Amino acid sequence: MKIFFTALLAPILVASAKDATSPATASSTPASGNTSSVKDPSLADLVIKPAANNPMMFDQAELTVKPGQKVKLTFDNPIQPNAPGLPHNWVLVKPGKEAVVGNAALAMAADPKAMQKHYIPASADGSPHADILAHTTLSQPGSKAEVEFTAPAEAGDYPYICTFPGHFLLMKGILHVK
Ligand SMILES: [Cu+2]
Repeated sequence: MKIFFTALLAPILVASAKDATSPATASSTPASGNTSSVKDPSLADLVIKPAANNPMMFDQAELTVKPGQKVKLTFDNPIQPNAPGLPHNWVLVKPGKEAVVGNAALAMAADPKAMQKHYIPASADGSPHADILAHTTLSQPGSKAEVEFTAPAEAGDYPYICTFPGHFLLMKGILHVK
């Protein structure tokens, strides 16, 4: 019984363990339930999911925050009945840079550590990618990934994409800062 149980759950456990132990999670908060019971009115508390009718799209193609506002974004990736789950992330980029960042993530497919790096591309010298403003870690099916960041001070339309390979052409949206 124990062996059966282990065999069944091993791939899932490995995936979550990778998620939990990766050093690249510094910019996101640990997955947690409702830790913020007190509502902060200055905080934009956003939740985004895969679209119900197309799991390779976000359920919201537009989000809006104020310039310089504190933002908490949660990517909620629930297990869908009768559908294979996919890992996703949420990556906010500078205007016009979605293809640059999306293609850099695609190029990571050859990197055996790409999953551990959450498909978040870095600069050539290993420092954070200059075109990425904020990002979650990869959210495996049945898990949530959170990131807290300060919205750009400059009003504008900032693209967000999922950089899991093959997703960014469809899985994208615009964060309006206004
Ligand atoms: Cu995705």
